[in-house]
Amino acid sequence: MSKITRMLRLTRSAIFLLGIRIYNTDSAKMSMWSHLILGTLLLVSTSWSQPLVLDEAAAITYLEEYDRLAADMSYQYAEAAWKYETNITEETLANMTEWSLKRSDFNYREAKNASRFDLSKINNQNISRLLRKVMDIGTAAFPDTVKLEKISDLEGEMTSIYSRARGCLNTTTCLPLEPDLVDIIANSRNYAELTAAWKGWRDASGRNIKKLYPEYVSLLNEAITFEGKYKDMGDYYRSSYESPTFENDVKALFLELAPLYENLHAYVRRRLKEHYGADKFPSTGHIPAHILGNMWAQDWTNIYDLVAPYPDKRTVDITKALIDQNYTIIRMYKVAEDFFSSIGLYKMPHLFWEKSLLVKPVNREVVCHASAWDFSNKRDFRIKQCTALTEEHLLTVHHEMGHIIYYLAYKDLPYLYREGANPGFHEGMADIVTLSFQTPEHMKKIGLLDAIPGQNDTEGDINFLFRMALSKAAFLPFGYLVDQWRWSVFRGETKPERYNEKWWDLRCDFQGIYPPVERSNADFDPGAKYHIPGGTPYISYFVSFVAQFQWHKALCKVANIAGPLHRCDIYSNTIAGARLNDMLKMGSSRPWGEAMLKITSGTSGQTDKLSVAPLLEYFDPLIKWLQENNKKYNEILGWDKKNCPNFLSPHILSGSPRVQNITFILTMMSALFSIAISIIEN
Ligand code: D0W
Ligand code: ZN
Repeated sequence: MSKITRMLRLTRSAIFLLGIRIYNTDSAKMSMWSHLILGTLLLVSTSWSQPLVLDEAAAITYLEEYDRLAADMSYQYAEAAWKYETNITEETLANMTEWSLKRSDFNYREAKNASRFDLSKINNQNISRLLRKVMDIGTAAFPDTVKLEKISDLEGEMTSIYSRARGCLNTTTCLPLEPDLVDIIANSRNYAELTAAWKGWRDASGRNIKKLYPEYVSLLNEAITFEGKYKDMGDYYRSSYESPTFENDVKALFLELAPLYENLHAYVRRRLKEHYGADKFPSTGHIPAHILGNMWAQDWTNIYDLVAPYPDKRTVDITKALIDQNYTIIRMYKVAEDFFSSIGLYKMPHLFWEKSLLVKPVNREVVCHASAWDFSNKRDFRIKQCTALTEEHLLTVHHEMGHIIYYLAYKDLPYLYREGANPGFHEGMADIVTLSFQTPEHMKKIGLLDAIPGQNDTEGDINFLFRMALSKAAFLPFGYLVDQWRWSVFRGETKPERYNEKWWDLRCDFQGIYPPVERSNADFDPGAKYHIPGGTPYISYFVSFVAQFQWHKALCKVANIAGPLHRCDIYSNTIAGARLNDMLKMGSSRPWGEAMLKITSGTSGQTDKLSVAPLLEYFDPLIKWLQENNKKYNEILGWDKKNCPNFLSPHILSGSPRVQNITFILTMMSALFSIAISIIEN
């Protein structure tokens, strides 16, 4: 600290203490002038910390005005972000960053204004919850606007690199992720071709993002810790769950789900060995990460035909049905809209159809990663998706529209409550109809499937459940691990030199997969997954995959729909729709436990907590089947968690243990010297 600032601070404290003393004890005897001067000094020196007690009526007036301004600011920012994401250029990026700064500035000013209210004197819970939300502004509380601008710029830059990346299969063919590389990973059954697409994507995306990420992390941490409210950026992200035990809670849920995943993993591993040859599978028990039908091995539906339990039963091919029936992109959206309106929820407003971007433009770069947008003016809601005519995209259409239905359900709440009960609730809502939509009953109803497994057709039923497991159960460890990585980075436990090593530790450990080509800390594979460069938290998806089964069970129960959970379709059931809506329209006005209770109340799964029981109930017949099958083939469940094949260990990179010892001794000696010097100098 410089001498000047130290003096300034001392003077400020002196003024402050002196002022309080005189003001409190002698104010009656003071002349009007000294009264005025001291009063002004006091006000100036304390305005940043002392609440001016205002009453509830004033708070209500304040919040009404805030609501108007905040919704307007949100609209302006969303427009700028939309312009950027639907047309990536230097100008649109600069414009978005400008609005990001204006928004931070607005949030900063309003947090100051709201801090004038003394929360301990406000009895109305709603008012104090709203005021607390006005003041919870995250990184915007950091006064260094140059650094805030840098954060926004880095995020835009990283998203731009990710979205413009072309992965090269060889020296001449370089392709975008959507649709080309996604299609190769989904449909190719050629090991070498799959390897090329997998590696090409990571070289083009993650590797180029690597250099930007460390600065992004340290700036976010610097900004979020400024107020002293949060330990690091991960701590801030977790705070949306309003629970001090959140981290442990999700860990416990994950551990309860691990046996289901291990059974699925062992079975799929055995079947994939049949196709690709046992030599591709190391003795550690890991599966190559690029042969599971998805770029990140997070959803395995695309290899259903390779691993179906009863392959002789006709396999479902919704993508083929979409093509054969000449489906259009718009029709995919109409089908999703029809589902939501059939249960008494909402139709898309006219601006949705006017303003959404539903197909990939040919003449400009866009962020193809699908998203749903709330423009905070109660009328303008949009989807941005490079929609392709595939089953996967049809489900994503339902997912994004699910987000919009949530926006519509809470649109008349105060702006600050227009969020999910927690971020996992928004994701859960986005996915819940996929559980009904994918039932064979429903697929037949809308003409995408011509036959459904009958009452006694156990083989058909297992095939169906297994297919669901390839998307819903295969995802669980991935959904859990992405933020394990990110939290560790923000905590400072994982330093830039070991970013990729930590990533593969988690991927090998939790997913039981390994990289098909050598990786090292020169690569940055987390950066090849959208949500890392995009700065979007991921644990919400894990929470969603647990909660959506809880809700599905509750809705099927209140609507009295007979049969096993996995064959329940809530289509056209307005009782189920109304119960769901009861929860949605609460937005984030109450802690999420209350929203959970709202939807599950009066059913056997009634709770205000997350629970894996409904998910396990849903998959119960399959779990039994997998266990038996794995036993029959003497499959050993699991994999060696200490060993990650193909990751170039840092010990090899940084030299032998002997060299490391010498380095250690040298470091210690130089430290001792520094200490000695400082003792002598003093
Ligand atoms: C938003 N986020 C985009 C896109 C892409 C959903 C995604 C995960 C997953 C399987 C303005 C804004 C938010 C919504 C909001 C994101 C998708 C495909 C589906 C995980 C996997 C699955 C469900 C999820 C992945 C999304 N809006 N999914 O940003 O209001 O917060 O649009 O990224 O069935 O890894 O693919 O969640 O919609
Ligand atoms: Zn979503």
